Amino acid sequence: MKLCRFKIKGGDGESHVGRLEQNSVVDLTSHSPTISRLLENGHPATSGLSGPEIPLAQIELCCPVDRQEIWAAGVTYLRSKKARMEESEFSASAYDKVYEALRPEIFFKSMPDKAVGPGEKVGIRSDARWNVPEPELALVLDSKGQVAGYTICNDMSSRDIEGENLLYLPQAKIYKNSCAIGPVIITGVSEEAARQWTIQIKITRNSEPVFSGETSVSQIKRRFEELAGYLFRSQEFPNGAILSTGTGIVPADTFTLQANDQIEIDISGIGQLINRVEVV
Ligand code: DO4
Ligand code: MG
Repeated sequence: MKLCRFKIKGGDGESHVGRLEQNSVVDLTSHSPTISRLLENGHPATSGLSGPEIPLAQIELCCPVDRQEIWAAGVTYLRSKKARMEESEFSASAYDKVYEALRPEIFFKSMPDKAVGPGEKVGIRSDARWNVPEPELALVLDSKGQVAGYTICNDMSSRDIEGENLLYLPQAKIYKNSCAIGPVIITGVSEEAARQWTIQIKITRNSEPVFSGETSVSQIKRRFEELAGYLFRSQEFPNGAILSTGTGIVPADTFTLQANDQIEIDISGIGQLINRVEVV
């Protein structure tokens, strides 16, 4: 089942919660005003809910996260560890150690209302010169830390700032429009099934492709339960949380994003998240 948040074109601007069907959205807002609460009630119940059916042409999808903090795991793929060790002699041993360590790297990424949705602009920092997207599978966790669904997260990053000093990581990762999420949340999929999915990215500049890459969710070193378990240690998320699982696609060191580039991220079991880039 695909859950989404949407606005009605030409409507009052209020966001609604819905279930995405082939050519329409079933509006579930009267059952739950937030997607976090809908997920809390469990997807089997949600699939039987009914509501007004609105044709897709009349709606605009929004970021499918409303009350959940957004966190991210790092260095969960060998590719990410290698790229980061090359990016910074200063931090190389830290990345090497965290890849092997029992405790994963987990960092805060965004408040839900600061994340951008499908079709909105993602940011590159005006004081950074090496900016990349990070196409990641994100776990949608309920308040008990159980995986209630999956979505796509673009963990935008300023690699020069991150590489200069590990203590600058929050500045490299958390800034205006540095997190895109969407287009929908997919529920009812086991970890084993999600591990069969592929993640693809395509970046175009003036309609020309400038980068493409692909990886498989199966390459993530850690189990989803392990990542979620660490996030919920000595923590509480009454509205659940999003946990992005890290990137396995890193463009060549000569590549940096530019204003107006278009980033398309596809995860085979979820859909496609498309955003353009702006300098912030
Ligand atoms: O430690 C830096 C961030 C790692 C990250 O975001 C990733 O591997 O995806
Ligand atoms: Mg990342």
